[in-house]
Amino acid sequence: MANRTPARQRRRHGGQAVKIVVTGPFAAGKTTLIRTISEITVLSTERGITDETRARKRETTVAMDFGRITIDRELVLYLFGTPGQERFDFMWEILGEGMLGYLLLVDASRADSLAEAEGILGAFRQMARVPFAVGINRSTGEPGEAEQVRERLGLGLEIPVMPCDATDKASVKELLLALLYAVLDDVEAESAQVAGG
Ligand SMILES: Nc1nc2c(ncn2[C@@H]2O[C@H](COP(=O)(O)OP(=O)(O)OP(=O)(O)O)[C@@H](O)[C@H]2O)c(=O)[nH]1
Ligand SMILES: [Mg+2]
Repeated sequence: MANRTPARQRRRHGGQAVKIVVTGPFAAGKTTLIRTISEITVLSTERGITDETRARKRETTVAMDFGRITIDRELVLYLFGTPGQERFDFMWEILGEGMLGYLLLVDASRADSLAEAEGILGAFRQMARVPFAVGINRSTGEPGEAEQVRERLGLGLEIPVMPCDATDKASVKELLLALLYAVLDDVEAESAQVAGG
């Protein structure tokens, strides 16, 4: 009960609720990331895996994960996690509708994770021109790792690319903040363009 009043007040005072999508390859840690940071119990749609990828993990997201994080009285983020398996890629567009930005999570411990990430990023960039940030889960901590990921994905320096331990709240927060700053930069750049005519 205690949490309900502030939420109602927030809506009454015109606070913003925005949608952020967490995407990335199979088993990158998307569901884990949302569970780590969400202040509500995450609604997940995990089902047992029956194909050959079962060797890697027992369950996979088949529709979405849903979580929430309150930044302050003015801003609440709704987090939507995508499935990682390609056969559920029809969900990307459904979940991407109206998003403010997205996180692309990759798995540094798997070479094919980056190839999968490249395809997902291509689809997302075509779907929506919104800011995004890249998180490197299970980072090796080796110098140059972020630069290699940046290069492999063909990203400029304006895109945040950083290690992100999906099991660590502070680390997930840092990645989310990087995305929010990228969103602010984007809004400022657009306002300057409008003002400049
Ligand atoms: N050691 C370690 N394990 C992790 C980390 N993040 C996720 N895992 C584990 O890796 C597995 C995959 O994580 P999920 O969060 O299910 O990955 P996902 O990206 O949601 O996977 P799909 O929905 O199947 O694409 C789970 O068993 C997690 O417990 C991490 O940072 N470190
Ligand atoms: Mg998942």
